[in-house]
Amino acid sequence: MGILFTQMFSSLFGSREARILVLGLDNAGKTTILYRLQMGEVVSKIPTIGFNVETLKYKNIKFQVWDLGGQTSIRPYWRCYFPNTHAVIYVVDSSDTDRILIAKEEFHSILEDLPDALDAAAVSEALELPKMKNRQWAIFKTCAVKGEGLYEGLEW
Ligand SMILES: Nc1nc2c(ncn2[C@@H]2O[C@H](COP(=O)(O)OP(=O)(O)O)[C@@H](O)[C@H]2O)c(=O)[nH]1
Ligand SMILES: [Mg+2]
Repeated sequence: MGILFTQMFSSLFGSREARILVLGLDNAGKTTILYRLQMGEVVSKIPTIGFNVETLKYKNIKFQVWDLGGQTSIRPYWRCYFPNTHAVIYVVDSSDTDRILIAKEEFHSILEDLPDALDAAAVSEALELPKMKNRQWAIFKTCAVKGEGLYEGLEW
């Protein structure tokens, strides 16, 4: 399983940086799965804006593990995480029959939140930036809520 998993992700993403979100209710088994597959070290475990994000790195793949459920107030922030995510792994505990309905609801709200966002290259194409030969330009992917990419842009 470990080898299959590795080969699958290598062929999917090649040498590109990839991000995978591992989601599910608390106690679904997410952390156990990643440890079992010897994904590598937990890079960080930080309570970001009210929910725990566990980050693991395996080669060029960054796995972010979130516990879902309960925290509806922070849901609007999730959107910021989705655009640069290449895949979602949703873990369900089949023996947690009491919460199978909650698992279903969480799963469907995640799907609703997944945007059809363009990446930076596609946005620059859409704005025809590469055609501009008489000006210097750069494009940075940012998330204002998280502060991602803002300083990189300003520094440029
Ligand atoms: N029986 C069984 N227990 C599991 C399995 N996966 C995880 N567990 C147990 O379920 C509990 C929660 O697992 P954990 O990985 O911490 O869940 P997380 O909150 O989704 O990260 C732990 O006590 C695990 O040992 C599984 O496939 N079978
Ligand atoms: Mg966990």
